[in-house]
Amino acid sequence: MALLERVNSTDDVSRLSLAELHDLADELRSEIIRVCSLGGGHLASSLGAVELTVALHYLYDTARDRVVWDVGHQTYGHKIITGRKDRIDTIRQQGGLAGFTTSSESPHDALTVGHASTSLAAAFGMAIARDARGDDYNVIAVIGDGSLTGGMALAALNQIGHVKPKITIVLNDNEMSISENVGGLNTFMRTLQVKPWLHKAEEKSKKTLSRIWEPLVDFGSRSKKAARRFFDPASSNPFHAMGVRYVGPIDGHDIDQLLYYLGHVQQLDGPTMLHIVTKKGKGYKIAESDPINWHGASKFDPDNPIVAGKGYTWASAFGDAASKLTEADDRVWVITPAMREGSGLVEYSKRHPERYLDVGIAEDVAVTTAAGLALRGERPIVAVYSTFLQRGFDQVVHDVCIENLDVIFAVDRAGLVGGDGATHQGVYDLAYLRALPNMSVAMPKDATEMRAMFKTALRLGGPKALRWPRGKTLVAPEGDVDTWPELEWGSWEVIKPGTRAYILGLGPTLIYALEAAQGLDEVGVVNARFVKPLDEVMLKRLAQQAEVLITVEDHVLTGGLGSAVAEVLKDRDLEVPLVRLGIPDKHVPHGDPVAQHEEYGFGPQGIRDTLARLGLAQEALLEASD
Ligand code: HTL
Ligand code: MG
Repeated sequence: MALLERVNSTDDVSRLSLAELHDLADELRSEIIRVCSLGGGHLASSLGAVELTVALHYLYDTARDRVVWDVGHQTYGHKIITGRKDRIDTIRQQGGLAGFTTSSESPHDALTVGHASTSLAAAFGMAIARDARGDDYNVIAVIGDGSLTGGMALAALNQIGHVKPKITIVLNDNEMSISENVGGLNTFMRTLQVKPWLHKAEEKSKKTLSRIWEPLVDFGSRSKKAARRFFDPASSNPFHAMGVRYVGPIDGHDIDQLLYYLGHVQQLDGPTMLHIVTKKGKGYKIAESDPINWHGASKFDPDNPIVAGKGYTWASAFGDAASKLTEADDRVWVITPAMREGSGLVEYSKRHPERYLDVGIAEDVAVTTAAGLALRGERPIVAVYSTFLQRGFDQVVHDVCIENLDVIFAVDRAGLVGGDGATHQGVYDLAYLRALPNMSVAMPKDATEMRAMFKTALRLGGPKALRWPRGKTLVAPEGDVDTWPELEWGSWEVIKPGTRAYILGLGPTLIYALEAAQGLDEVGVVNARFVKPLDEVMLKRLAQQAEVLITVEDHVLTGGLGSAVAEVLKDRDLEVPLVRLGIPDKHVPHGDPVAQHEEYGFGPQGIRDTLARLGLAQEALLEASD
């Protein structure tokens, strides 16, 4: 790591020779592999962006110029170069560096990100702010082909092409989102070919810069046509048609070319898109050949790099349930906004290709497509992470709930998610879904209850959201849909009877509640699986019977289960004291979710401490179980 030892800033990069830049790329690559092997992370995307990272830091002063990385998951190299190499081993861990660019972490991180497709609008805002103040820094957006499928990115491009501020847009095209990229624009991009000989011809050309960048460059007959397409003045290029100059595609792993074209683009006015073609996982064979599994790697042994199995997860339970539901009812569809793997739908997509849709990174489109299907009598399930459903919120209200349509939301990653941190926490959905007329929100305690909820939800119709956390669950018993039990919609379930107190838990916090209440006969535990509608009959009974109720949720306290319970108690004049445990009013960063649950007082120990404080338990849990 001879060069990396010396590189502590972008200035250090711009002092390197071309040969050294190549070596720096090699060193960065090894470092990224080493870091991801230790604690996991977004390996394949960061590897694919190594040369681009080196070129950008050679050309730009990233503390002053604004380089806006979309999603920010490809920036491990950027973090290493910009003074964070000593802490890079802590990435995605409690107290460590964030896995995405985060402006509070470094002046080199222009935008705090994690969700896709925001870079172009943010860069546009920065560029017009710069122009309004007469400043002269550069604004560069780096966006992946997957992120370009998001409506936000396309709408921003439309605006950029209209106002035409000076922005460089680097389209980092590796033909992949997390899974294979989708969409008409993606198909169009596949028709464009990298032409290395064009670069050579251009270098040899004696023309001056401005004339070289005239749209119709005269390189001789063979190159002329290709060059015309390369600089694409023709309106057949969709980017150009939107008002953004298009250049490319070029080889995004060729530092010389990157420097050459980025350097030229920098001197042009208005917005220019430089299309670079890269390989996801570049330079690490196993990741190159399986970029899907190495997109977000768990820690691995570099000498024997295999993808660790994730066990039977909630997502697998959903995928299995969805297959069975589709087999039983051909009106069932599953729609994913670019999250086939994470949502447990790999098998489903193969078994039911005619009922499966990946709409790209476009949660809004997923929701309203489901509305369209439902309006025609189909029974769509939108499989979406809690955090990403935020992008489809208006569509849930406007297109699904007002019409009271038969759409089921299969909301995964509900709760704190771990390494992805603040941008990806699934801790707001109870609040934002519960507020909507016609919507129901429920959280099963296990895969069997998940099936019962799906079966009942399909029979009842209407907008219904079922949510579950990241991580493992137990396999549900074998059996087709007709063998699955149903359940009374809106009913809670007493899991452990009590007398003086009841803990109302939800999903994974039920286990915590049971652990905390172990050996305490006076403390009962209720599976408060429906947050809307609440089981008001049971709540009333509990309120009259117990001295105190305690809600426990892996969700923000504002608007979650505890809030819902408090509203009913107040509205029904039930005067039992209520203690609400959950996430306080703050953005929770990356870390170990189990440790964070304890930190916020709703892990088993925290609940036990609350019981002790209320005089319901003698001793703390850890002492008790020692
Ligand atoms: N939906 C939204 C709004 N944001 C994110 N981040 C996702 C889903 C999940 N996601 C990622 S990375 C990624 C997705 C879909 C693929 C991005 O593809 P792109 O980059 O081509 O832009 P590449 O991976 O380097 O090929 C994360 O959550 C990290
Ligand atoms: Mg991509």
